[in-house]
Amino acid sequence: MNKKWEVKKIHELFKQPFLNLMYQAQTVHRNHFDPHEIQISTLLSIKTGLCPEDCKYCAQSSRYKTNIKNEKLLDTEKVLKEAEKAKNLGSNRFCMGAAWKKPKDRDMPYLLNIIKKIKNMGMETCMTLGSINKNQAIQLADAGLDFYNHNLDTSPKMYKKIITTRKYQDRLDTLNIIRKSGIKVCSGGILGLGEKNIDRAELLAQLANLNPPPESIPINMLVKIKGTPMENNHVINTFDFIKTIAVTRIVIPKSYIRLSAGREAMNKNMQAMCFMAGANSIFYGCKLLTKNNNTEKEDIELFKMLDLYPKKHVINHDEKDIKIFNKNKKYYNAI
Ligand code: SAM
Ligand code: DTB
Ligand code: SF4
Repeated sequence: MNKKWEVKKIHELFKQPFLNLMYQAQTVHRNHFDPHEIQISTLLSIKTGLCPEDCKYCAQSSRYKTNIKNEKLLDTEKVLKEAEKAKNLGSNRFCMGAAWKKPKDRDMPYLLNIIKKIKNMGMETCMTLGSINKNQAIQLADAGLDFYNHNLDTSPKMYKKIITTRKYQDRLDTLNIIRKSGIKVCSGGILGLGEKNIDRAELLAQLANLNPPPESIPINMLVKIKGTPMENNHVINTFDFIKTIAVTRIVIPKSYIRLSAGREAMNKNMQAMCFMAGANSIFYGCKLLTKNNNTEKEDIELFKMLDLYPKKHVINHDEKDIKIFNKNKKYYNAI
């Protein structure tokens, strides 16, 4: 059983002087990770828009008139081509998202085939498809799915104000199904929804007290989408964002923390401080699901400036296929 974190204790961490918190977070980080290593994942939307859920931040909800192109399930060939491209650019995990409340059983053969093919390329796989049942989770696990992304987004109290078409407990139930199937859990949140530090502390308590906590924790900064109820939200203060990363590192010391959506709005200094605070993963590639992300060129420049290097490719099936990019000049030159 991992240590149980009380909300009060987590909230107190937020009240520490900024530099003390950074020092503590970086110390914890160095106990568990090489501080120069960054895990990089590439995202692809395999089914875009017309989602029946009403998440107030999302470009893909059918409830809001946003400026996106709705798309049916992408052809398998197109998905594989994008995965190959991501691999050649140095990404080691391919994350596929679908704007569904939940997948239909008839979609399973398509999803399972894609997982097997991408695994065969030597990449890790991640999917985010909404709620899944036990049977679907077992099928995804058997096909070799490494991670499933399913965010809690915010505190239980705040959740009701952001999403009305499902309950917090539904999310926790799905996380439990994923965990039991043997797939690794990717679950985090969004900052900038109008939440306070107490909400952030409550979200982090939920994540930290899962047993075990998620292996991967995406921290998104709200990307304001025109047409959604959150289009005019206040931008979260830079240091509040960095502090939240630091607190996440302290309460969940051994998991990867991903600096996720919203990096386009962050300058290099802010991103560097997020890495100092313990973030050690990013979405890499110029598109998130519907919105732009920093370009690969910008990220490689950032990595060079900060002496960071991408986590090595996963070991998959055949030893000959292992490509180690660590500290390898060829890696940078190939981009
Ligand atoms: N439909 C699935 C679901 O909700 O689980 C998967 C896709 S959904 C887009 C995945 C996550 O992306 C959300 O839980 C939210 O944390 C994040 N996200 C969506 N829109 C965002 C935005 N505009 N800004 C920041 N993060 C966002
Ligand atoms: C996560 O936590 N963030 C990603 C991923 N999981 C699926 C999604 C970010 C979406 C950003 C807005 C967009 O591209 O529409
Ligand atoms: Fe649908 Fe996911 Fe967007 Fe919510 S966040 S509207 S569930 S795609």
